[in-house]
Amino acid sequence: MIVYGSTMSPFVRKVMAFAAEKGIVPELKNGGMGRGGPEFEEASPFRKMPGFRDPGADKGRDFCISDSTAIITYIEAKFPEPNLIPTDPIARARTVWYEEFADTMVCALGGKLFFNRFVAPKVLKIAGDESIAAAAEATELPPLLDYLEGVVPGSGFLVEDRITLADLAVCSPFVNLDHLSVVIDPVRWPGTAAYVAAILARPSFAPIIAKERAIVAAMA
Ligand SMILES: N[C@@H](CCC(=O)N[C@@H](CS)C(=O)NCC(=O)O)C(=O)O
Repeated sequence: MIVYGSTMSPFVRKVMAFAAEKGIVPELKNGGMGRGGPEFEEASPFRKMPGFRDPGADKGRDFCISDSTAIITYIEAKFPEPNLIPTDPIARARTVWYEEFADTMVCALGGKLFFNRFVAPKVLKIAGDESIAAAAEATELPPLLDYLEGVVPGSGFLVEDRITLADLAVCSPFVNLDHLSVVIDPVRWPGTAAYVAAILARPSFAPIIAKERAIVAAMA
C-alpha cells in the first residue's frame, strides 16, 4: 500500500499512525505541493494529501482513493484487528465526532499557524501572514483546549478507554503546533497536555515525529 504526501500534514500523519497501530507500514511517496506527478494525481484528483494506492486490490487493478477518512475507513475494513473504529453505536459515533472535530476545527486552526509560520516562509519561500497565525493562536486555540480538558478521561483515551481513531485524529495536529514551539500550557490544561503527550509518545507516532523534527531542525 502506498500513501502519497508528507507526514508534516496532520491528515497524512493520522493515516500513517493509524496504519502503524495495525502493524502496517505503507510506503510513503511524494505527493502534493507540486510533487508526485500523474501517479499521485490518479490517487488524489484534487492534489490534496494524502492520496492512497493499494496495488492490484480492485479486481487486479490498483485501488486509488484520497481523503484521510476514506483511506482510514478502507484500512479498517481490510485489516479489522486491532479494532480502531468501535462497533458499538455510541462509541462509533463518538469516534467519528472526535475525528471530525480534529479534522475541521483543530486542523483548521493548526493550518493557520503552520502555513503562515512554516509552509509559507520555509517551503514556499513567501511571507506568511503572522497576524492570522497570532490571532488564531490567541483566540481559536484556547476554546479547543478548554473543550478537550473537559472530555479527556482519566484512562487517557477518548473512547472505550483504549486507543481508537479518536485519539490518533485529535492528537495528530498538535504535532504541527509543537513544531512551531506552541505548547499546551500544562498549568491551564494539565489533563490535555498529559493526554496529548502520552498519545504522541506511542510507537505509532514517535518515529514519525522524530523524522519530522529532524526536517524542521534542518530547515530552521
Ligand atoms: N479532508 C482532507 C484534507 C486534506 C488536506 O487539506 N490536505 C492538505 C495538507 S494538510 C493539502 O493537501 N493541501 C494542499 C492543497 O490544498 O493544495 C483529508 O482528510 O485528507
